[in-house]
Amino acid sequence: MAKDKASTTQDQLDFNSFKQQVINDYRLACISREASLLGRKEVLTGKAKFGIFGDGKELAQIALAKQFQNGDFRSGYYRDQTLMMAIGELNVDQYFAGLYAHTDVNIEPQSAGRQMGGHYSTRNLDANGQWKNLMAQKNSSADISPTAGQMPRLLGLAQASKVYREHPTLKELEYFKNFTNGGNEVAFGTIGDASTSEGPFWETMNAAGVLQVPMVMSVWDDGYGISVPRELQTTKGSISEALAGFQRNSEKLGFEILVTKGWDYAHLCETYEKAVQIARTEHVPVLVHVKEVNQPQGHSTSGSHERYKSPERLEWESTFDCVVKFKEWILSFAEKGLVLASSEDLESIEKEAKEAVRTAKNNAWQAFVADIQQDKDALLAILNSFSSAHPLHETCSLAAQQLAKEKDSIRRDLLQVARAILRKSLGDQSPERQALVSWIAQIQDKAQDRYSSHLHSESAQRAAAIATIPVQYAPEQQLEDGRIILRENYRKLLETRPEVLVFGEDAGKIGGVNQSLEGLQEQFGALRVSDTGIRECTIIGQGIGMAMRGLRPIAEIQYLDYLLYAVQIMSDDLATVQYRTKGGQKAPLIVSTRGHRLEGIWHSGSPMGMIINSLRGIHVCVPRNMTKAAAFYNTLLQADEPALVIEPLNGYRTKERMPLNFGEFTQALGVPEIVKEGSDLTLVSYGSTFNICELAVAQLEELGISVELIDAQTLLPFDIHHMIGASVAKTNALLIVDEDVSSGASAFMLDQILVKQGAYNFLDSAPQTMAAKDHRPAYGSDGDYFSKPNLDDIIEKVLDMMHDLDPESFPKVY
Ligand SMILES: Cc1ncc(C[n+]2csc(CCOP(=O)(O)OP(=O)(O)O)c2C)c(N)n1
Ligand SMILES: [Mg+2]
Repeated sequence: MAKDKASTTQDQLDFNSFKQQVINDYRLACISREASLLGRKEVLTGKAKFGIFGDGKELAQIALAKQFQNGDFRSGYYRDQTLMMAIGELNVDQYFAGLYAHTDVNIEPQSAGRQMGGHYSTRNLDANGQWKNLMAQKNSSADISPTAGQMPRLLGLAQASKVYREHPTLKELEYFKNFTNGGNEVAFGTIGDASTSEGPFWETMNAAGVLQVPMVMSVWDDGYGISVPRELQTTKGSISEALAGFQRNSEKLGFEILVTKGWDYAHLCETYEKAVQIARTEHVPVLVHVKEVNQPQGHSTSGSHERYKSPERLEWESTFDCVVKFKEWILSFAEKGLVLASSEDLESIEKEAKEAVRTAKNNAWQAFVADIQQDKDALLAILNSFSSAHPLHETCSLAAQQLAKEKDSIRRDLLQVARAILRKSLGDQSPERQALVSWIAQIQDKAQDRYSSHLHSESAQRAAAIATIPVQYAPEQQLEDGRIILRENYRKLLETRPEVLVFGEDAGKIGGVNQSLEGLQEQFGALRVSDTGIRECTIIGQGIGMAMRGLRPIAEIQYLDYLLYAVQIMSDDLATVQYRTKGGQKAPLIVSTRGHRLEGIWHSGSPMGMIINSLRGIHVCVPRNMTKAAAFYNTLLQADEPALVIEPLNGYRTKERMPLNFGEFTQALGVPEIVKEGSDLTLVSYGSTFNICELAVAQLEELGISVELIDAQTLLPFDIHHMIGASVAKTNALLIVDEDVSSGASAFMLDQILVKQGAYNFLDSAPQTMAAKDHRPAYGSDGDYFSKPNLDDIIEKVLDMMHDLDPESFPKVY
């Protein structure tokens, strides 16, 4: 009897808490939906520039969020507002602040107004750029707009859990308790049905199946990618059917594939509970194909879906709207004699949601406007202060009147007025004009912080703060192959830093195609020195995700020519992490590759112009030998920024002196080395070509020409102390030699030296560049000789330049 009573009470408690949960979920669904509806209006009335919303996807995200724990990570896309709200990382004020592009990070923490609305992230670093305790919060890596661009990083976020679970020592270290609890964290991916057509999706899914990482991948299948239907996107018109071969079975590892419907609350909750249980405990990746999802307002604010959806489809969408269905489901409990909520209850929740969203939107708008109004008031005061004696008195008061009348001015409007007045008063020294100059300077200064800070880390560990520590050598000069220098340096790094992981194609068992990791897998295990599939894009993704979770990955791209497969994700994701979060996240990934001249079209490329133009935000190191390369790895591991190191491909068997202080010597970035002093001409180069320049300079010396030879060492950053400009001031002549195509990296360097450093002032002759031929480099030694700058070319180029300066002493070669 007593037992029955207790269980009834328990049942009642369970029912009450279930009821409360359902009501809360309904409230959130209504709030999120209302935010989408009002958001669209804000764009259509011109207050926001562009809108892309999460309407239609609310229920699935609410179900997913129930399983999202502290320490977990999201890597998703622009439809995930409800998920972000459900995990407590986005409120409605912030949602609208993002839509308006509010630049105050405290008001708009997702990106400080840098990304369009719908691009979400959490603050994983404190104001000083130091890691927060990621185990005390729910984490979202910062979204990017390119469809499927979130996928490669997702792989790394999930892999980090595997590393933490299986690593012999990391989980015991206090520092890593801020990143993991024994590797139990799940990485949640989200993607639209159409974006599964992208290569990075397939690459990621395959790699996740191979690596067996705890990833729960949700596909929000609303049947369209903008206007293009699912049938034109996916084999069999179904991502779960197309991926059926990934399903694990009793004999083979793989994915667990679950299918559910976007309007079916109960089944969604059940499905996510199961999915996350599998991923979290077994470290098995799970695909959740959420079918029958819709988009009540169409794709975005840039067009209406009536253009491409049939009337039947549109009708289906309104009948199977997930909020409508959820409401029906709640009310249907009455038929079972249980009451979750009455229709009046639900209507009042809907009403409250509308009201709450309207208030939040108004607050966000007021905050956005107030921020600019302060600057506007200051400008109006200055314009009104132009005294009646001033020739621009009338112009300024008219401008002030007009500006004061304008509603919702943005800073661009204010600056356009102020700068036009400056141009009308050139030469005027009046205090009024001075005040205007100061006002503009102050706005520009703040704009630097608002729009241009954090291209790189601004923390105490920024690469720029790391000085050179010289290499120490033994007195007797022991010479070794370049690859041995790298190998011994890696050995030291792996010994002293348990969080360092090296991986790439052939990097594990055989220790790299050039043997620079020889024997290291044997010594440190396959978790830390590992082989990957041939999939450059997701090798980078592994690195980005793991770097975002406190590990220090070094991702190998086998050859520089194959960096093209990785450049998209390096450019869109890695290079922008700090910038697009305004310092809220970082991914200090080191990408290691090898390139420049060797053999044939796809093993001799040096596409440096492409790299430095697409990878701003990543440091680019171009060492001339392996000791320099090792110094860069040592530097970069002390720093908290992403970087690319390009080892000179022909240097693995070249002899170098054996250093004593492996793992310790460093090379400051942006500091060239004057390898030989000279007085007639400054010759700048880097990487493999530098070594040919060195040979040329020795021969030129015999011809009576004194060349100052400078190794740029890094292209990004480039010569921060203007050493090359100072050299040109001494020699008055400049030649830049590299093996990129013409006007590639050489044009960049020329601009830096002549324009930025002002070296054109010191030139006595035209500056010159020498690059490779514009075609890809041909195979064989003759192919190299005729495709790339060779020793003879360089010597003759310098002789030509000397002839122009002094024809008597230096007759023409030809
Ligand atoms: C690489 C890339 N190509 C094209 C686009 C333009 N674009 C943005 S969203 C989109 C459709 C995506 O559809 P889907 O993945 O089904 O997501 P949904 O918007 O339907 O949720 C396209 C083509 C893009 N952002 N990135
Ligand atoms: Mg879609």
